[in-house]
Amino acid sequence: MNLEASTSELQHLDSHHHLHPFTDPKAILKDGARVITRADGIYLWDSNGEKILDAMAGLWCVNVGYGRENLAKVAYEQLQVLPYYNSFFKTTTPPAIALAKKLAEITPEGFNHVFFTNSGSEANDTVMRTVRRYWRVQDKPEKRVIISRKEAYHGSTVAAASLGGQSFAHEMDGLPIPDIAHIDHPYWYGKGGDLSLDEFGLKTAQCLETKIKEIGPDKVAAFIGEPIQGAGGVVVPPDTYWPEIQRICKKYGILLIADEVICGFGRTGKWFGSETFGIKPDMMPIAKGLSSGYLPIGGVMMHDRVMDVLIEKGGDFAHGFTYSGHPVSCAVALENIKIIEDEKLVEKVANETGPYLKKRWQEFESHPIVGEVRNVGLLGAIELVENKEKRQFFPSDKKVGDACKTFCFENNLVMRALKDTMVVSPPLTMTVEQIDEMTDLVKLCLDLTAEKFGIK
Ligand code: PXG
Repeated sequence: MNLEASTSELQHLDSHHHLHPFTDPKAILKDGARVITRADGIYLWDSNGEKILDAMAGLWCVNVGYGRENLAKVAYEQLQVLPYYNSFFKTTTPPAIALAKKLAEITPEGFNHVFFTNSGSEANDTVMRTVRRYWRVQDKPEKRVIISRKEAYHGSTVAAASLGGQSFAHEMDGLPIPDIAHIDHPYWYGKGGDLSLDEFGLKTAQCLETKIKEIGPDKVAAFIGEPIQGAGGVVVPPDTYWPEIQRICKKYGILLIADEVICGFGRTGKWFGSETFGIKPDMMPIAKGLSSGYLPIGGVMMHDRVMDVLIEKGGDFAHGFTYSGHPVSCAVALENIKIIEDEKLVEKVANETGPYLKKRWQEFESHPIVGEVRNVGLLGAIELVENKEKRQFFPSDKKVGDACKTFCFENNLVMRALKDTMVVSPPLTMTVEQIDEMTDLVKLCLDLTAEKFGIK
């Protein structure tokens, strides 16, 4: 392939041969895709030579930033020694062993086993099968229902998309599959009404108890939630939320799954979002920041509470992927974790860049188009509203978030629009100077959006 080809040639080939995820193929035929050709640190370059600030770390994943030679070197060396072997049928490889041991060290107490996958979606498929297996081998096969939340995102396989709570994803092909239920999510700004944060947190968590009683506790297997909902709009739960969820799971004896695919590996200022919110899960799906996206890898951390049952009564674990524990992905993930440790990126987010981002973004609270600003670690969300005093949203057909995203695009900033919520999730290597640079660009795009919609 001629990498010197012009942008229009590349776009033509792309739109005629490549079906893109979460994209309208007709729109891409008309507009063409932006062609990203290289990256370094927190920046991307496109085929026109434009330099772009990537405030999304790819798709919430490039935690150590782009251009890490060490990761390339480790991959090259592992490819030479052992490019592939599997972990089925009583075999294993040194990189898979080393990564499994490292994960047991950095995850919360009691997580001593990992099942490897290639993605977060596969991790959540694994969760679904393991949860049901866990109850089945304890002679409770009727305990099958998994309770999730509205606007959750757990991936795009049939099981993961069913666990997800976004109606547009379900509408694609008639999901969810049976034995999955969805309850309200703790989105205080949008749904809290006159309730205080704490009252709303409790009330929303108690939807879990109501749902368990409605279905019957003997039929409910597990509850799954992201510590902070990511693709659902960076929904930060009130402080009362997770302790109440935890209490209810314990009371009814159902497993608690914390989906750490976005929150894991330092994003919230601790290694895992569960630690930030005091959650004590039984399983934790992981992916993204595990390898900073340099190679595909995910997994499910299994707590001893689960493993003890699987070892004692489980028999053959009839589940696995050809590339579970791929040696090259494992070697890269291990080196990626070493970078996070050596550069103290988790501490940096907790003590320096997280608080600085929060402080800078507080400035947006007085912006006429901004209803609420939310920050935890290096996650940020800005709610665009028509009337901030009345907490009144724009009609959805105005597509204000999309318009803001277009301004970002034109000004070489990658920021996600989740409906009318603008979000960032930058590399954890972002410096305070780069936070200033990003914040100035965000301000410019908010100003342009306010002007376009006549908000003063
Ligand atoms: N769980 C969570 C919490 C996620 O955010 C997955 C699971 C699935 O992971 P994989 O590796 O199978 O994609 C995710 C993925 C977006 C966006 O639009 C978010 C994700 C993926 C793609 C786009 O914000 N999250």
